[in-house]
Amino acid sequence: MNNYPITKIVSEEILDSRNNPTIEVTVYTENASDSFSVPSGASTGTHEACELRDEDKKGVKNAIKNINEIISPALIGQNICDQKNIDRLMCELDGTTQKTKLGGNAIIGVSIACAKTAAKSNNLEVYEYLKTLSNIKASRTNPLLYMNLINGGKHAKNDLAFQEYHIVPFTEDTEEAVEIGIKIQDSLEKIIENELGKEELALGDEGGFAPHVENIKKPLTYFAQAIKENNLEDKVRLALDVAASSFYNEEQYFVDGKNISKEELFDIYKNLIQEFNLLSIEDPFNEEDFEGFKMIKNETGIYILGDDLTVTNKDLLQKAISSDSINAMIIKPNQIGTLSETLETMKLARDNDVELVISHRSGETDDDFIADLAYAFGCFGIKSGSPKKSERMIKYQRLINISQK
Ligand code: 2PG
Ligand code: MG
Repeated sequence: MNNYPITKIVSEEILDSRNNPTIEVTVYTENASDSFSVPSGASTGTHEACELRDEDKKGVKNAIKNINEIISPALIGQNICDQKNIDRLMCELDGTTQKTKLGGNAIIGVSIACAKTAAKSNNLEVYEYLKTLSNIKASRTNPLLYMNLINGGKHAKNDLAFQEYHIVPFTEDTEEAVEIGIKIQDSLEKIIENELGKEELALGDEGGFAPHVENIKKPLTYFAQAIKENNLEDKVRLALDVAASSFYNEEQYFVDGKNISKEELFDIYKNLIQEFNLLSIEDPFNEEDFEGFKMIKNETGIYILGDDLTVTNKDLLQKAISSDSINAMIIKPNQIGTLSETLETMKLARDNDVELVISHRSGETDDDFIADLAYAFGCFGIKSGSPKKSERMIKYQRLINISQK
């Protein structure tokens, strides 16, 4: 890799898919430039890197100011191909554990924009360049697509406790996987319209339908019907991101209009796993409940993913590994705040046979970096919502393009 000094960093405010302000960062060397635009979560884990917002709790002017006045002067002249050095410098400038001083959103914006520009400076595809940064054990060639086709929780205005209902087409062919997703969503549209009426076809944040259904099981029965209508029983599995912390309070979980205990919630999971042959459940219990994760993983044998539990953080992952809590995890670079730390967490996971699912955020941008990240390291899966929304489809499209190269 050659030495290309960073010559300029420009950041500006853009709007994310929820119309909230976010940051776009462009990094320059003398022969290339590229940008990254930062996504934003709604059901964020307590231990995530800080998303720095202005006094009005919305704007990102302070974060942009930190890039222009603190980060940029320190990085200009540094070698763009030394990702570890770039990220270390930013962490030192920040000096806090959750990146509260400069903002995780400011730091991740610069971190990933540097990696994309480094790839271009070296005439490499982003995924090719990423492979040079770490040696992470691959699981597959093309990641499985986790497509969120029914939205609840904090991503929708219905009363559904569970946040995400995924279909996972089981194929190595990404184009075929997307086609399956579109077919199932078309069938779901008819099923929901027939059963609940046209007014129930509104979409949630991640582009899945967000109907007012009678209980948490109903979306899975819609899925089963849609899969059957398309004769895809052998090709599609179902998965959930429950995001349980979002309906947890004082040892109780609020599901279908009433408070239930952890044991009752576990019984619900056991029944759903049996009836719908679920592939995986993400965040089945509150984000501090490492024991609960272990129990469901070991008793059911399905993939149990940590997201709010682990927040792409190496120390929390180590805790989850030591307590035998998970066999798979979500990776979101903005949860930890630098690309180098993201790769360290991914490596630790794979060294311990924990599967990786790279994930978008519910507030997204048109950036497709996560597709390259998932492909570069042969990750088990990628979740990027429904193909009905362009900021989600862009990531799937990038994977299709990569796989056809
Ligand atoms: C999740 C994500 C993405 P958010 O919980 O996995 O689907 O949601 O970005 O709101 O944290
Ligand atoms: Mg999640």
